[in-house]
Amino acid sequence: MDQKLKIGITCYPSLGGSGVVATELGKLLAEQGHQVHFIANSIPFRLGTFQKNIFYHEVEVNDYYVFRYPPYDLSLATKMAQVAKAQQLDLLHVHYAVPHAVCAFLAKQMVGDDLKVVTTLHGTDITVLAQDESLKDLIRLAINESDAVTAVSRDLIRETVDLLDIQRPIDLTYNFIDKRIYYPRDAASLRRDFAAPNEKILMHISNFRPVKRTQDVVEVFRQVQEQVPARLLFVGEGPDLPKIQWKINEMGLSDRVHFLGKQDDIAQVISMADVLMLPSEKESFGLVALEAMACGVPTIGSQAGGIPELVLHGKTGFLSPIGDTQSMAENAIRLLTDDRLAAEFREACLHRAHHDFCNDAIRHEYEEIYYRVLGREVPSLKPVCG
Ligand code: GMT
Repeated sequence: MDQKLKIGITCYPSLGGSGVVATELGKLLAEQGHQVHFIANSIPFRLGTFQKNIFYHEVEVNDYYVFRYPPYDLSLATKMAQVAKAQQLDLLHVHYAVPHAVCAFLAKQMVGDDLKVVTTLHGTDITVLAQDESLKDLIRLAINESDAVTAVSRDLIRETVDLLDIQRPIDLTYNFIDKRIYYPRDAASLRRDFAAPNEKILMHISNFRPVKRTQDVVEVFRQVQEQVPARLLFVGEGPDLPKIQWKINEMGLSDRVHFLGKQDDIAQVISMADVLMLPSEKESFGLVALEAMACGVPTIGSQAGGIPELVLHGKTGFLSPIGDTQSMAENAIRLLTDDRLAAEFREACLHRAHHDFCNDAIRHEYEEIYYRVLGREVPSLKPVCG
């Protein structure tokens, strides 16, 4: 019997870390010989060029005249069922409970029980949406009806169980980095474009939503640059951007802060930084801190959510209570003014990212879950990282 699987993947094709993880996982699975079918409303932005075993099925929304809001979710569920039948998919792996796990549940009703559903919870689908009473029952249904559920940190599992009173097991499957892409790049010449040789670079990368607490990034930087010659680089775009720009102008810091906008080659950009700033209010994992770690860059951040499971306080970064900008600034100054400490942290970052969060091992963890729900033996041994 053919051991390779036919897997449908649905994710938000253009939204942050969950889309990145889903797409990179699909590419890794395709490299292993599995057939991967992305089902989404546009091509996932990390998909890149043609790769064997990867297929893309676009969801088209029917804009019938009685619809005030064209029903994307129903079109997605229908497309999932159509692709599952036509391609004889073994399973759907959906990233995000709302609406993807709900759509997968509907698709399964149309296709039959042989189609298995694996749901991965990433963050605000639980920490924000599951607090909404009008969505709670729907999210609980989608979680309980999935054949397997994974979450990207212990903290997210705890929060899911507590908020939704979930009794079923949830597998912990951390996010990962592709070691072929995330390693310290030579950024010397790029660095010269932004900072003088004696200046340190602090960096923040996000979608600038309120949960990222970008105002804390600015406040920490204000305190740091009073003690250490430094620059602050913002990478990304999002709703809080105008507020940050206003605050920076008001503080008279505009000549020391640079906005790089959205960037594709994050490994190259992060390699310029001395520290990454992640002072989030909520963060189930913090993929960007892992990407930084894999490039040898420590994180100064908050103790929110799953961040402490990833960033080891005093080893691969420093963590403070949410909103404690003074402690964050002190930690950043400590790291930026002690070259020996910075070198130790850099080594610890590289070791941790490449040993504990490598693509091969985590991809295998997902495969184990797939074979388990299908009631089949896992055909390969778990690879060792490093
Ligand atoms: O849920 C969100 O806020 C967006 C989501 C995303 O698509 O980037 O981020 C979540 O998933 C990422 C990938 O697993 C995690 O690294 C982020 O920590 C998580 N965001 C939050 O928990 C705020």
